Amino acid sequence: MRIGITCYPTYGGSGALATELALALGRRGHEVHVISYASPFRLRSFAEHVFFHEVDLSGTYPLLEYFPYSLALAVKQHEVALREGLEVLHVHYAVPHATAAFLAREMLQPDHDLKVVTTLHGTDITLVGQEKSFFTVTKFAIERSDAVTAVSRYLREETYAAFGCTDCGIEVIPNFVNLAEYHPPRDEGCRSALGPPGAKVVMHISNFRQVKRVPDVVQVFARLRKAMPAVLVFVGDGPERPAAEELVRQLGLTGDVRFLGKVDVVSDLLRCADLFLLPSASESFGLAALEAMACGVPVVASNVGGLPEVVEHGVTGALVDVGDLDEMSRQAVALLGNPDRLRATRQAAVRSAEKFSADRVVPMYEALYRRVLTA
Ligand code: GMT
Repeated sequence: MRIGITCYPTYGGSGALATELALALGRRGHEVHVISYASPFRLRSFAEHVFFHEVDLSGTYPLLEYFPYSLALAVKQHEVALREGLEVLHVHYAVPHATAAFLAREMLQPDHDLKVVTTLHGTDITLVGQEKSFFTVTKFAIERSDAVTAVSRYLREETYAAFGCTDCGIEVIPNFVNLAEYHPPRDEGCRSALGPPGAKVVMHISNFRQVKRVPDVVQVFARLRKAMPAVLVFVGDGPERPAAEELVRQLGLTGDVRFLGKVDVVSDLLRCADLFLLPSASESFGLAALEAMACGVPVVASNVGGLPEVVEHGVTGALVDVGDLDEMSRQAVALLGNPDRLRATRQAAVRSAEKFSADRVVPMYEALYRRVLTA
C-alpha cells in the first residue's frame, strides 16, 4: 500500500508511535510518506520505503500575524497524495491534522480517492481538542474521517463522552513496541555510567509537561533514597524541567539525580534501569511505560486513564492514586528492596510487553487500511 503519515515531529508519544508505525510499515514492504513540518525525532536515518516531506512554512506575509499551518499542511498532503499516489492518509493527533487531512481529501475529489484514518492519542481529546477554539472543528474532522482509532479503551470512552459521536465506530489499536530494539539487557554494561555499584537506577522519560507531574518523581525518589542507595535519571526536556531541577536542589539530591535532556534512542538507557516512574495526572496509554516493560523494567505509575490497560498492579509493577506520593514510594521501596520479587516482576514485564509487540499490533493497522480501501 502507499500510505501517508502525518504527526508532530516533536518529543512526545504520538510522534514516536507514528514514526515507529511508519518504520514498521516500511519494513513490511509498504511505501510510506511522512508529512510534517520537521523530520520526526525517531526518524533518525535512512529507512527503506520511508520518505519524509517537509511542509513549506515559508509563506509569510505581514498580514499573516499567525502562520496558517493547517492550510500549509493540507497543501503538502494534497501534493504528496497526488504525486506519490497515496491510497491512505493516516493522521496522528486530531488537532489540527485530521482537519488538514479532510481538506486535502476534499481537494483531491473527484479524481483521486484518498482515505483518511485518524488516530487519537490523548491530549488531542482530553485537553486540546476540548478547548473552545478547537472543539467543533475537531469533532467534525473526527466524524468525517474514514476510520478513527484510539490508543486505549479508556480514550475511546473519553472521546465518546467528550464529543458524543457514539456512531463514530472508534477502533482501539493500542500502542506497540519494536521488540528487536526494546529488549532486556544482555549484560550489566551501562549501569556503571549512571550510578555507583549497588545503587538502584530509577528512571523517568517524558516531555516534562505539567500532565506528567514531574515534581512527584522527585518527591517519590527523595523518599526512596532514604531507604536504599539509588540514582534518579531524567530523560527528556520540557516546561517543568527547571522546577524539577530546583526541587532536586532544595531537597539536597543533586548528587543522586541526573538530567540527561532529550535523547532520541532511549532503549539503551531503559535497559540500565531498575524501575520506571510515571506519576502522570492523565495518560491515555503510556508508551514510555510499555517501552520500559519491554526492556524488563517494572513500572510504578498512576492508576489513571489507559495505564491499567498496560501496567498490571502487583504483576508488572504497581498502580497508585494520582498524587499519593507515600504509597508510590512505598510500592517502589517494596519492589526494589526484594530481589526475588524484582526479578519476577522484570520477567512479567517483558512477557506482558510481548502482547503489544509491533508484530501483533501493526497488522491491525494494515487490516484497517484494507477495510477502508474496500469500503
Ligand atoms: O505523553 C505525551 O506528553 C505526549 C503525547 C502526545 O500526544 O504526543 O502522548 C500521548 O500519546 C501517546 C502515544 O499514543 C500515549 O502513549 C500517551 O499516553 C499520550 N499522553 C497522554 O495522554 C498525556
